This record gives sequence, C-alpha cells and structure tokens, in this order.
Amino acid sequence: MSKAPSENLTTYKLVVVGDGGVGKSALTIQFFQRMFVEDYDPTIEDSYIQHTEIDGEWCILDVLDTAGQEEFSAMREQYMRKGDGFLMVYSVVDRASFNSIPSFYTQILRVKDRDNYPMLMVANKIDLVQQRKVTEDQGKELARSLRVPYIEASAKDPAVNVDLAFHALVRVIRQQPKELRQAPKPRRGKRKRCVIL
Ligand SMILES: Nc1nc2c(ncn2[C@@H]2O[C@H](COP(=O)(O)OP(=O)(O)OP(=O)(O)O)[C@@H](O)[C@H]2O)c(=O)[nH]1
Ligand SMILES: [Mg+2]
Repeated sequence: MSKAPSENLTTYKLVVVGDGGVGKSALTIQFFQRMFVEDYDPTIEDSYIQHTEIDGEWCILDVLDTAGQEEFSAMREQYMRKGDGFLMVYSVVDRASFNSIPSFYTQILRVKDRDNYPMLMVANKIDLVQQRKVTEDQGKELARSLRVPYIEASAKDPAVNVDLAFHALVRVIRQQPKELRQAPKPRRGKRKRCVIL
C-alpha cells in the first residue's frame, strides 16, 4: 500500500519553458485540471501546486508555467534559478520553437552553473499530424545530443503523455545524488565576497 500524504513531503519545483504558443500552459492545465484550453492567452507567469503520488512516493509538485513570448524573456534567469527541473517544450508544427531548445538548455546550465541538470524535452502538438514540421527522429537526435530524455505529447488528444512528461522529470530529479538536488555549485570567477577586515 502506498504511503499517505504527510507533512514531510519533498517539494519539486518544476519549470515549464519554451517559445510562445508551443503549449506550455495547455500541458500544465491538462496535467493539473484535466481540461484542454483551446484559446491562446499568452502567459506572464502562473504557478500550480498539487500533492501527487509518483512511483508510490507522495510529493508536492510546484509547477511554474512561464512566458514564452520574447517580451518577457528578461524574467527567465530569475525563474531558472528556482527550478529543480525543467520541461523544455517545443511544438512539432513550429520549427523555430524546436531551434530555440538549445538556447533554453544552455541558459539553464549557465544559470545553474552546472554541466548537467534535470531537464526533459517535450515535443508537443503531435495530434497535428498534417502540419507537422519537426519529425520524431529530429527531436530524438537533438535530445540525444543534449543528453536529456525525449517525450512526444499532445495537450489535446487525449492528453497523450502529459502526466508522463511531468512524472518523468520528477524521476530524473530523484535519480540525482541528494547533494546535487539542493545547493547550486559555487559560482566560479565573478562571485562577490564580503570580506571583513
Ligand atoms: N492541437 C493542439 N493545440 C495545442 C496543443 N497544445 C497547445 N495547443 C494550442 O496552442 C495554443 C497555444 O497554447 P498555450 O498553451 O497557450 O501556449 P504557451 O506555450 O503557454 O504560450 P505562452 O504562454 O505565450 O508562452 C492554444 O491555442 C492551444 O489550444 C496540442 O497539443 N495540440
Ligand atoms: Mg502559456
């Protein structure tokens, strides 16, 4: 029997990133509220929190749905600092959003000052078969080169792999050594120090 929720649950801060319109909010809302949002209403920043059981272990998922629109890109570093793991989403019908993935990846590693970090690539909108521009092979190839897991999803029809994407990211975080989960590595070089003479 699985453990009931208790006060000592681990909280996982998951951050959903990617270009505007790729379906970050649709995936997040499908995961949390079991509905598909048809309309496009660009996000500034929304957060969702929920107790959930993953692989028999209860935890708290604290998910930040971020803005993909370029005009809000100045906020990126701030939310990247807070995340324990990142869902990097692109839309298979929007090649530019696929091309943006490496820059999200690089920025996350730079902000975290790490060589790797829990991340997952989500190829969304796979229900739009006729309009598809980025193939599964191309997605998998990029994921392989970045050494992150790859998941194909549809926030719409019928929530294909939506839960899997969020759960898989928690699994990646759990696989990390404990000491890496908490404190970021000390920054090299330009770190400010307060010296008391
Ligand atoms: N067909 C289809 N449409 C989708 C899917 N996911 C999202 N959409 C649609 O794509 C549009 C944009 O989705 P959003 O979830 O708002 O996109 P976003 O990534 O949150 O965009 P920003 O908040 O601006 O960064 C909406 O009209 C959604 O209904 C999907 O899997 N399939
Ligand atoms: Mg959004």
